[in-house]
Amino acid sequence: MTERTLCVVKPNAVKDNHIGAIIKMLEEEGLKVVGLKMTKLTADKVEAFYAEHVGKPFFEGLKEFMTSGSVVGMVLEGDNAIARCRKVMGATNPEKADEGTIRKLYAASMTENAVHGSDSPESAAREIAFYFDNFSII
Ligand code: 3AN
Repeated sequence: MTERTLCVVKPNAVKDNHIGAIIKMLEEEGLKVVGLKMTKLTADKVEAFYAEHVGKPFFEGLKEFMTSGSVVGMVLEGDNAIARCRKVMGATNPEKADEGTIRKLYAASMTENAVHGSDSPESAAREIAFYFDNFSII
């Protein structure tokens, strides 16, 4: 089934010049970039985006990190795009990520883990609408 998902290149990977490498890995998986935007998140936006994590022990650190620099959000389209994007990303904890995944290559820690990817069709719809208006997506 053709799906769309949101993938975000996080501030550590942007600072380390890995935007292109990450997009290349996702394109080589066969996913199509149908929206692309660089932006800087405010604390309010991070709280809205990660609403389910507000109050967790790691949230303040996550908020500080996600507002520390620019991010690049992209909408990816393809068959089973959500699962395929997450496969290319690797596990949340980079120590557990498979060889050759984005997080194995570019994550610094559990928080600074280089990329975000939607985890369900419901999250994807919400997250895409959060990052992009209709005119910014093909
Ligand atoms: P994923 O991004 O793999 O779907 P989530 O949705 O569970 O993982 O977590 C969202 C983000 O919160 C992660 N990408 C990571 O940056 C951060 N995070 C999650 N769990 C932890 C943790 N135990 N310690 C530090 N940061 C965490």
